[in-house]
Amino acid sequence: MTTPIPCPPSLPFFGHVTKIEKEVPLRSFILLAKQYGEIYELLQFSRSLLVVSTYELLNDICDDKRFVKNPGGALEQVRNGVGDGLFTAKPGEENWELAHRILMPAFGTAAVREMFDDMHDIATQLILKWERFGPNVAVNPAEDFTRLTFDTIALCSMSYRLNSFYRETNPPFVEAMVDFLVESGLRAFRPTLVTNVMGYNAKYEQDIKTMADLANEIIADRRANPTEKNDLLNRMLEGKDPKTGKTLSDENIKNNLLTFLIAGHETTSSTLSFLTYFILKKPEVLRKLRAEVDAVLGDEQPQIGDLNKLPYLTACLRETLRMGPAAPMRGAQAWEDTTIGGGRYAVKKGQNISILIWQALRDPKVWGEDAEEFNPERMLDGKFEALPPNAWQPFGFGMRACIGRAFAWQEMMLTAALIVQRFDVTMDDPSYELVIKQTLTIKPRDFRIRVAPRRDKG
Ligand code: MNH
Repeated sequence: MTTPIPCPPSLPFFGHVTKIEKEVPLRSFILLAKQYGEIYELLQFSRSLLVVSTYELLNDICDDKRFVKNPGGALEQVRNGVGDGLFTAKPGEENWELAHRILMPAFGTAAVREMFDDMHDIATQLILKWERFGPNVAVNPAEDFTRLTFDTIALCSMSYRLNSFYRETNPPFVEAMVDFLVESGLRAFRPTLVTNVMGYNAKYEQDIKTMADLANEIIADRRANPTEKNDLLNRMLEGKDPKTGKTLSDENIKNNLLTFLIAGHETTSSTLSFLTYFILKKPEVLRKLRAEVDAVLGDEQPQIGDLNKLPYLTACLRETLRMGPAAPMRGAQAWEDTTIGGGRYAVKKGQNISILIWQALRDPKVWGEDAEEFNPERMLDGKFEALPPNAWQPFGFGMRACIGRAFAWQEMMLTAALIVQRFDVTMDDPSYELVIKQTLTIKPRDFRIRVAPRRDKG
């Protein structure tokens, strides 16, 4: 027997959209989960959405045979700019299959190791900048991490230098992308009619054009000046699908180029910001981290082989992604009528489901009563490997899981190791407590740090 799914009181026409705050929608979803429990139904205008937030239900939905990714909500709007790129492609779209097969090798472990020098090049720019600051300047880490991740993905995947560290303000392209992502997020909770009459469209269309223009320029430039380098861009331009022999269309290449610039920077930058916050809140964690980094790196430049000798840093990153998953929700859909929760809840074919990853990663049934504590120890000494299936899932699931995981991991390990090796980092305001800022991803809001070259190293 199935149990009815709770549905909070709602308004006619709007449904629950007025109950979801605009500033940080995530906060509303978390609050409702605390009020209504493991599953609840929301109405976005006339559309029904099931929100699940426990490990048990998440694990049920991690089943390729019964469920598939559903790029709904904000992602549906992001399609306005990047169409059938990998991230926003709908189930069954052929271009996803083609691009997935052609591009997977570009982000495999071997290919990512090849990118180490380019990653190190950009990370060094951040280090140089911070060395010049001294302890009296309040640094917004999210801004510099965004410079880092944006420049890194552009250099590694298309050999294109954005040079963000040499600019005070964002390049117009980045401004357009940020505004596009924010507006896409808002559109998911706004009636189309309001969007049309309030004049939001012209700016949105302009931002989309600014993004497409740069992508097309990068593509044209590469066609005019071919290189030997087997980077992502070359694979997109020349790669043939091993299964069908087909190549990617120009439109799909543009969509994926933009997809990589979007998906490849915000998430990684957010995670580095969260990492900074969590370790600064726990002095004993920082002490252990420093001891590990000093033992492995000393005063030397990190080498690719050093990165897997840092188990404590690895644990800190894993725990950071548990407590601050940059992508805190993801969408799914059932192929056919089915049930979840050991038959407790009926789910109809095509029903929109949103998995509240943020909450599932705090499920006390998996993480214990101290689930709200940042504690890297829980990811050490085989405990991470012994977690139940799908319990730690900040990179998504199955075929549609993150393609950039190895890339992001290497970039984050390298950057964090360099920072710990070189700097005394402190919070600008030691009483700062985490407040979330939400765009397409989440990050700490108004978080400032101070950075000074390590005193103990003279
Ligand atoms: Mn990434 C998909 C999280 C870094 C490119 N990424 C996903 C998904 C999650 C995710 C979650 C699945 C979303 C969904 O189910 O709707 N990604 C992350 C996190 C980081 C990250 C937490 C960093 C930390 N991602 C990166 C980087 C790149 C990248 C870096 C590019 C180099 N991610 C993607 C792409 C997809 C994706 C592309 C879509 C894959 C697909 O559906 O085929």
